[in-house]
Amino acid sequence: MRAVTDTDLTTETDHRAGFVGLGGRPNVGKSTLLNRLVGAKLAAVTAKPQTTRHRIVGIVSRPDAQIVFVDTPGIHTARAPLNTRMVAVARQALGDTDLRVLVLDASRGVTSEDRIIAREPSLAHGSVVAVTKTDLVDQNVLLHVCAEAAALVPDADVIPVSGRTGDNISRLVEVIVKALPAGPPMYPGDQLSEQSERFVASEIIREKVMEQTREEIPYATAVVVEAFQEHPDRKLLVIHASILVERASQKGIVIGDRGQRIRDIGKAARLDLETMFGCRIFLELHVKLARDWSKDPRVLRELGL
Ligand SMILES: Nc1nc2c(ncn2[C@@H]2O[C@H](COP(=O)(O)OP(=O)(O)OP(=O)(O)O)[C@@H](O)[C@H]2O)c(=O)[nH]1
Ligand SMILES: [Mg+2]
Repeated sequence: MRAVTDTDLTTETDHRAGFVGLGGRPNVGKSTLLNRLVGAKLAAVTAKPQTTRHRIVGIVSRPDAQIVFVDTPGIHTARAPLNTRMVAVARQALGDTDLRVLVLDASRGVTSEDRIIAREPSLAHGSVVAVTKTDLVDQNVLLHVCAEAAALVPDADVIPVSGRTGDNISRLVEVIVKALPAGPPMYPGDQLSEQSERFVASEIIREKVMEQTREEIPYATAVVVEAFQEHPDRKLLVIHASILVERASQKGIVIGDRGQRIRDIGKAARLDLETMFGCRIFLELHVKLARDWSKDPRVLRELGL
C-alpha cells in the first residue's frame, strides 16, 4: 500500500474514461471514422456496404481521458444468418457502451433507414451525432443535413466531420470526452486495440478481397489466417491465409484468369500488412471451398460471429 498523494486525487477525479460506440447504417463511414480517430488503420474500409462484420475496438489515450471507440457492423434489415449475426453483434456492442455516436452520411442526408436506426434501443440515448463525409457536400447541403440530424435526435450534439480529411475530428473528440464518465484508464496507455494481430491480418486481406471482387463475391467470402509465424527479431512475418468461398464456381472467380486476381489481392494485402506490422511479409493465399459457410453456425462461430 502507498500513501495517497495530491497527484493521485487529481488524476482520479479529473480523468474520464469510457466505451464509445460508433453505430449507423452500412457504408455511412463508421470504420473510416474509427481509423481517423485512432490514427491507425484498425478497421477494413471499402466502398461496399456491410464491410464490417465484427466489433472493432480502437483506443485513444490522453493525459485527461481514455476513449475506447467501438466500431460496429452497419445495422440493416437482415435475413441471412451471416447478416443476422452481424446486426446482433452491432446491437450487443453498442448496448455495452457508455456513449453512442450515431453516424450519418452527409452526402446521403438523413434516410428512412437512419430514422429507424436512430430509434433502435441500442442507439437510443445517443447524445452525439456525427455527420461525416462533409468533404463531399457544400455548406448549404451540410447545414440542411445537420438540421435534419438535430431534429432526428433532439438534445444531441450534432458534429459535422470528415473521416477522410480529418476535418473537425478534434471537435468531435472534445464533445465525446466531455460526455464520458469520470474514471481511471481501462487499458495501458500504449494499447491501440483489442484485436489480435491474426485478426487484423485477416481483415486487411478481406478488405482486398472485397475491393477486388464484385456482385455476390464480397459477401460470399471470409478470410481465416491459418498460420502467423514471426521470425526471430521480427524482420519477417509468414502469413498463410485461406479465403473461404461458398460454392465451387466462386473459387475460380477469386483466383481469376491464370491466377491474376488472387495475385492482385495478395500484392495489395502484402503492402498494407507491411505498413501495419512494420516488417517484411511473406503472404500465401489459398482459396478454400467451405460450402455455404455463411449459413453454418459452426463456421460463423469460428469466425467470431
Ligand atoms: N469522401 C469521403 N468518403 C468517405 C468518408 N468516410 C467514409 N468514406 C467512404 O465511404 C465508404 C464506406 O466507408 P466505411 O468507413 O467502410 O463505412 P462503414 O460505415 O464502416 O460501412 P460498413 O462497415 O459497411 O457498415 C468508403 O468508400 C469510404 O472511403 C469521408 O469522410 N469522405
Ligand atoms: Mg465498417
